[in-house]
Amino acid sequence: MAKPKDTAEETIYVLNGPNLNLLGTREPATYGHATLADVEKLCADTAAQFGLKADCRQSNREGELVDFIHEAHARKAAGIVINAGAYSHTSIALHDALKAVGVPAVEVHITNIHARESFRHHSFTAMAAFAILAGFGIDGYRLAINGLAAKIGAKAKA
Ligand code: CA2
Repeated sequence: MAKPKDTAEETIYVLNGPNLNLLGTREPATYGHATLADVEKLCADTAAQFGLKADCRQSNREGELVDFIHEAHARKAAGIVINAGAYSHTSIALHDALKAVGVPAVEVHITNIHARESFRHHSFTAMAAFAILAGFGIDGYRLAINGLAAKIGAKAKA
């Protein structure tokens, strides 16, 4: 039987939260020179190595990020890579959404949040992820997709 068209079983949702649309335009000493478009291309290229697609979304609104998590579940996405930005440290709603849907999730932070201000040391979203990466710069997204692929049994294509 044909699969319904709106499923995304071979897709990883890559979710970026507030202010990450500013990547590459401000604070390069902290966040580097790469733009969000560079991050999204890195994710697409990395996912393709495993025969997967990256569906990349960014929002400055907490509720919209919750909606993306629900959508990933509804479309049977293979996994989620999430950098919820500052909402990582505040959002029980995002924690609850990730827990509720149970889609395997990896949390990424460009910076090492544990080497920064104490208010960044706790992450609600990390509690709902199976792994976290922090401090690798944007390469963390590539590493996260590799780890997610291993977790879901996606093999690298020759
Ligand atoms: O290190 C990360 O990836 C963060 O999630 C980035 C968030 C921050 O609130 C978290 O504590 C750690 C901030 C994203 C803001 O991104 C900007 C990018 C360029 C210029 C200004 C902000």
